[in-house]
Amino acid sequence: MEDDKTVERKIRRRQFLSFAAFAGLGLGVVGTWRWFRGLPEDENGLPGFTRRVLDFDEKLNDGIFSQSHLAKTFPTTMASAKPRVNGRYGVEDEDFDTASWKLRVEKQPGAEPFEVSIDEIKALPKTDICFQFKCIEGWDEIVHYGGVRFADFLRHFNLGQKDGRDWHNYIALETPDGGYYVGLDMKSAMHPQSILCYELNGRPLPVEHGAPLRLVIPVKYGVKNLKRIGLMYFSDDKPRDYWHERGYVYDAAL
Ligand SMILES: Nc1nc2c(c(=O)[nH]1)N[C@H]1C(S)=C(S)[C@@H](COP(=O)(O)O)O[C@H]1N2
Ligand SMILES: [Mo]
Repeated sequence: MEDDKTVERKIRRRQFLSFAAFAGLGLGVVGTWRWFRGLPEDENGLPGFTRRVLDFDEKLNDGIFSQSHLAKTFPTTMASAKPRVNGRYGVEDEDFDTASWKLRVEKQPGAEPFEVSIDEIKALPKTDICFQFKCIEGWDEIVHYGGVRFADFLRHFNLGQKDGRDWHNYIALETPDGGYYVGLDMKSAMHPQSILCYELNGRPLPVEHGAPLRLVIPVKYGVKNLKRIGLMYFSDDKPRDYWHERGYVYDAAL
């Protein structure tokens, strides 16, 4: 049997402990807030902590993202006959000569680019995709695009690997004038639904949608679906990305 004094001491000790825990919690909150406020901002003016959360989100996404996860597809009869046109960076020039266009590809970082013609691309197996296209501005629509799987293209031209074994981490695409540019993680580019696209609704891709060749990548938001590809290169570091430079999360994954 404990005597009264021992019991009282135990109660006081408990009260002290819960008070200390409560005070500690308060200090912790204030401290965290001060720490957060004091963090340096990144190149986009986002506080370092926010940037770190976004980066963590990206890592998480990398971890759970798999090639077997497919974007939902729809019957082509549901596709918009005249999809909306959005984003004109790097495609403003309406007189752009699609006939003399060639895709330039840097096989290894810093290498002299080689050229690929649209006929060489059209000679590869063709595939179609009808899916819900989503723009970060808050609209979406069902679109029907056709072209060659990005993965098939890379395999055909033996691209994307450093030494025939290890893959580069990223692929970069830019418009011919360099006015718009995106970086893509290799896994997303190699996704079976990612296509280098030259057709819309079974007809030649209209110039306002990125003729002669655009990217269609259903696992990403609209921003990554670069229109009028001019240059492709590979890198282990994140390539420059137009909207990431303006504060958007790099992945733009759905
Ligand atoms: N070259 C280029 N491609 C671009 C953009 C752009 O501004 N320039 N905008 C992107 C954005 S934000 C969207 S939503 C889609 C829209 O594609 P669409 O005009 O074919 O519907 O293009 C993407 N690709
Ligand atoms: Mo967009």
